[in-house]
Amino acid sequence: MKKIWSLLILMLCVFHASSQDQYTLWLRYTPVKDPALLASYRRSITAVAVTGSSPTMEVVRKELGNGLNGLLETPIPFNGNASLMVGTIPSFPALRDRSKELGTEGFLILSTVMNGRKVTVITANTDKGVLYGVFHFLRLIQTAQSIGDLNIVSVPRVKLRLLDHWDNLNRYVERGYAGISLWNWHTLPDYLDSRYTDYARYNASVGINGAVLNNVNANAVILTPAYLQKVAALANVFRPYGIKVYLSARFSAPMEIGGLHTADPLNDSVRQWWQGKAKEIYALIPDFGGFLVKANSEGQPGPQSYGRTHADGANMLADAVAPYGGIVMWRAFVYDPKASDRFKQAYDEFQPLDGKFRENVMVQVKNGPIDFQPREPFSPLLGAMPHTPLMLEFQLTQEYLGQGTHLVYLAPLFKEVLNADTYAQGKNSTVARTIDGSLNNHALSGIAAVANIGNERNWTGHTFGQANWYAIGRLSWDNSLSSEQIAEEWIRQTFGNSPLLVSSIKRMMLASHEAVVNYMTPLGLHHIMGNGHHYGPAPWGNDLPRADWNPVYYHRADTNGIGFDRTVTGTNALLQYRPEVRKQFLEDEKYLLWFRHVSWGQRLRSGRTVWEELCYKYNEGVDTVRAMQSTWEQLKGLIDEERFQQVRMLLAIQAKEATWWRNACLLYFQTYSRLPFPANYEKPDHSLDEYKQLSFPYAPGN
Ligand code: BDP
Repeated sequence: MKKIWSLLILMLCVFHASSQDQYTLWLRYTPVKDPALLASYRRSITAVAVTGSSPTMEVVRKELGNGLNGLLETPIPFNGNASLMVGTIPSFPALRDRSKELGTEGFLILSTVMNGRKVTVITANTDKGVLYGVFHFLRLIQTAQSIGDLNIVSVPRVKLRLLDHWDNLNRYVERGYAGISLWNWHTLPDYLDSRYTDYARYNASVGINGAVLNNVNANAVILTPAYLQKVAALANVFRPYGIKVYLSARFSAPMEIGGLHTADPLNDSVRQWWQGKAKEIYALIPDFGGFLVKANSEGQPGPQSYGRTHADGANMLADAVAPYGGIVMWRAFVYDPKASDRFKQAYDEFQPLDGKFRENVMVQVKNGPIDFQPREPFSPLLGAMPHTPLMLEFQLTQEYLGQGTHLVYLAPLFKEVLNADTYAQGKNSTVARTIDGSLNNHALSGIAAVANIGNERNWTGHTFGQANWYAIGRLSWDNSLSSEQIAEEWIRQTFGNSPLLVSSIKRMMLASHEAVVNYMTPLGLHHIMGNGHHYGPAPWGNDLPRADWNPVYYHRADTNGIGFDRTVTGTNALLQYRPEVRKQFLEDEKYLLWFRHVSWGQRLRSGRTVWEELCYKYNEGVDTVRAMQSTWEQLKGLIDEERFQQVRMLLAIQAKEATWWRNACLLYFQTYSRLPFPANYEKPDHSLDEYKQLSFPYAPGN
């Protein structure tokens, strides 16, 4: 008897531990706690009928089975007398009229009456749309919403919703802080890790429909026959979930693996080589998405090496994939040591090429003009290429935002960019409307996010990194969702529906982006982190051969003041924006040091001088992190111990590092301002020299 009891207890423990397993992300499907809600869900869903037998519909069946059994804690029969009916529009002749609203990926969830019975219908024009609808329906239950009277039409605003993996073939992830690459190239194509399926499933659940598998700093080997077999194996796993694969193409591949002497995009043999390569790829992967290219940037080869333009290069690849419906995403992330201001270069090189790209080319633009800083003004290119569909690139992996250990919820950053008005065609020419194609009537539209995923058990290392993966999917689908809505959805699915949990965690998340801006780069400072690995503060950095790799290039502090003059008296980068935007950037103190060199004593709107405001903001950043810590402490007992302790330890690191950033930066800038710290401020615990001497030879991701 005793044995049976201990066995039972052990089983309970195992169940408890696994039910909290962070591997399951936001699809935990733990039982609905509220008894009244549970009863109402059980009344509405007595049996399910799924029509259709494609691999995607099999996924639909499995997801509904697992989801409902878990949430409702009772096996739901799949049979004809269903109250939940699932299938494509042709299965529901009465709903034929609604087909027009749904496009190829959208869905409809409808409470209606069929054959005299009250039913809920999940339908779409395609199986993939049905799958998205099913995930949405399960999300309603997970987030404790009513499902009694539904009429939801949801259609993605953006067509391509991609994750870009900066994964090398040796599994090292550039700027990765969550383990090594998920793709085990060595054992592919024969060994299909179940994690590949799970990856596709989690992506589909938030609407992501594509993945660029390899690093933009590309290796041509991925295009060899042996590797294409491996890529095809992944594509086969992902297909039922609506995920297409894409590859980063190395521009010089015809030389490296094709035996040619040139990669000149206007050379016939080069063009033929790429055409042959495309044919080979599509024979293996008929729905291959296309190529992503980083060219003539940070040492990557490109068309300029042959005196050709980015358009020549992109169009050559575009012609190769066009017969198969493929696309080319050509990155605009370029900068040259000779440019007067790195800020201006992408615009200077790409804006004149507007209208010169093939129809199946998208120019992929990072959200800001420099490089994924905690806060950047939106890239001026986003308002300057009306004839070219632009793909917006965000970075989920927190290269410049605390890397693997800081809790930073990125939806507010994404929203700030999407909501920004470019004024390209008058008021309300937002980045969101540029990117979703509606502003300039583009058929192609897309958002790509550099993934923060690795082979860590919980995918992202930091539990809260999961929220950023979640958020980019949801926002790419629907850019009208607010950061707060998305945070709330994620918290409810990840931690549960307790009101205290939801409100406390939401408060932490919503404060976290402004916090990192404040403790790293307030008032428009940028790129002042450690060289190479980009970890920690190093505003003094000035020993790299290229000026625009050094922090001093960006902050320009001297005894007169601080900031980069990008007005007419400086590099005039501001001119790349419309007059309305220029005015805003000059007025908004959030961007002050992005655009102006200001004296230390200049008064700001707060009444404080620039020096005082800098001190104030750095402190505010540290204080916010400390407040996040105390909020988290209050959640002890409401969250499983494993996650509670993990986040607690990570917050402690974040608080320590926020303080380090504040102290090191202020001590350094003080050598120029020569002004005292405000009297009531915490004094730095080390000298500037001690901070300068810190070194991190093995910092990750580099
Ligand atoms: C920078 C990263 C570098 C990337 C580059 C890029 O430091 O690792 O290769 O961006 O986007 O932010 O190509």
